Amino acid sequence: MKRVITYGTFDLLHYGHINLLKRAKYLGDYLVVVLSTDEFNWIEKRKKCYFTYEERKSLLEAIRYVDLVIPEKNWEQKNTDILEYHIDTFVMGNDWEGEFDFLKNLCEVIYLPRTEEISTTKIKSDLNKEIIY
Ligand code: C2G
Repeated sequence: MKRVITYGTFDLLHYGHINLLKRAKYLGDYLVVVLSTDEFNWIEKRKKCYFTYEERKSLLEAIRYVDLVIPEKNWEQKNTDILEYHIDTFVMGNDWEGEFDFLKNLCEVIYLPRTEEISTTKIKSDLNKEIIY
């Protein structure tokens, strides 16, 4: 069984996230998603999520490509996650290209093309625009 891992916030879940999760799953047989906690998002990424960690977790667990969701509490846990969950492949969108190459001594590292036209930030800004009927 080939085990894949990926990390993220996945707020306001959209088809760009789904495209990533789908391709990540198809790289193996079992996909672990390490989901940023509300504290980690705010302290380390200055991201204030619309959905809480538990809400984002339940959304991810409903996706057919996702086998397990665990919390991302800090930047440093990747090494131990990979060892603890016997991961073969680490996957991230290519906005992170090169950032996690240090993991190559533990597992395969793959960066996949992002779905360019969509993002949580774009959704928020589009919704904030004055809608004139
Ligand atoms: N993604 C994508 N296409 C988009 C938006 C996101 O492929 N249009 C991918 C990102 O590249 C990432 C994953 O979906 O691999 C999750 O995106 P975010 O929730 O924005 O994750 P991020 O805040 O970058 O957190 O330790 C790593 C961090 O937790 C990554």
